[in-house]
Amino acid sequence: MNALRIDSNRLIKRLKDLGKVGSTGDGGCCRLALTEEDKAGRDLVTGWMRELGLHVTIDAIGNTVGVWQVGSGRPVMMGSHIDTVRTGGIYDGNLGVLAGLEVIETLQRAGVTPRRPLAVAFFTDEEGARFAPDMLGSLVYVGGLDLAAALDTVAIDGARLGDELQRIGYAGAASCPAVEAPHAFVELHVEQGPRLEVEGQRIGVVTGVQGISWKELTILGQSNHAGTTPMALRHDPAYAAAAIAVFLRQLAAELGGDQVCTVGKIDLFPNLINVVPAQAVLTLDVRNTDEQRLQQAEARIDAFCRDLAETEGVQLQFRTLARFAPVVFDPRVDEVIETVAGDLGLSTLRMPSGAGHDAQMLARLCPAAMIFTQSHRGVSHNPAEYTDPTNLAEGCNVLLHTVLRLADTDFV
Ligand code: HGY
Ligand code: MN
Ligand code: MN
Repeated sequence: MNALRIDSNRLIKRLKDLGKVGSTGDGGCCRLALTEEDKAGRDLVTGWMRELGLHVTIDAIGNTVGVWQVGSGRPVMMGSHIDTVRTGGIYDGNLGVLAGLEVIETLQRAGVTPRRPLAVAFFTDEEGARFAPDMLGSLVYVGGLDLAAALDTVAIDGARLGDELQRIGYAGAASCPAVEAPHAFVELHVEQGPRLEVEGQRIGVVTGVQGISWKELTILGQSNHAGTTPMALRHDPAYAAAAIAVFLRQLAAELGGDQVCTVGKIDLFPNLINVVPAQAVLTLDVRNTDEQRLQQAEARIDAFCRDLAETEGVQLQFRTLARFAPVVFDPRVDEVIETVAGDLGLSTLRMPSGAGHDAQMLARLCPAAMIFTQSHRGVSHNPAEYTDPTNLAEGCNVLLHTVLRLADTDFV
């Protein structure tokens, strides 16, 4: 069994075929959740699931699970997401899903039947870029977000999530939250950061996920003429938004450690060259591996914004889009990943994840952990995202032997 290895050409062909769906022509792809492109990606992947003879179910939030119904008991589940950000690469999320299919196909072709069923899942709207929060589908799957509330979520483009799900034909019949928890969950994912490559390690044994705080801030000022309005009389939301973005960068530098802060989206209204804006809407993405420090950062940002509103004479409206405390993965699963990687002669690095992942939600339901493989130059959420074939094959082989061991583990 230990000599079993996946077929990396088959894996890479599926990655490239899926990468063509929603291709942006620059090596990347755009499949924002529940768009036509997402539907096309879902159709392609569920087609591959059915070709492998998997029993495919789609639940009420569109989470899709293919089960290889062998062995007995609850399945060992692999998976991730196939929705992307607008400037996505072809590996983020997709690798975890397609590696799951590759693991099953490898076992089927080798005539090896695991003791437990194996499942491969893709969860709805992991990115949260169109419908916040991120990991929305897996959060509903584990009972962390009410289904009706999730279906009423409104996208950044104004669409209602439930309507989009119906429109693309993925409002499934399977109940959500999940009726039965998997036996265990393992997600293979590209690191999306520079550490493995810089430190020369082949496999990341992911110990957990850092805390995430997403907020939308609406700043209301006074629209006025850009030429006639004296600077001292301005109440300028664009200036306030820019000052907040600068403060976030300075705060991250001051707090140091794992603190990261991002202003990824700023919309001005009326957004015209000769008009002092009436309104600015911006997003704040603030993360830290330590919950206390994350709360400190949130409090510092809140205080800065309130002072700024006072001096600039603008009004603020905050809306929380996502708030997840740091998550620790199951050390027993990490132990298996580390042992398997060692047996395959691969160096490992234990590390937290800077990005959010579906595994952090599945960890509420069953023993869960993640396997990282290198991201070239640490680039992700960018069409230039790249992981070389050797890294892809190594990560998928670690997934293969990890799930085989988990199928034989009883977690008592
Ligand atoms: O935002 C994240 O960390 C993930 O890409 N959804
Ligand atoms: Mn991802
Ligand atoms: Mn992502």
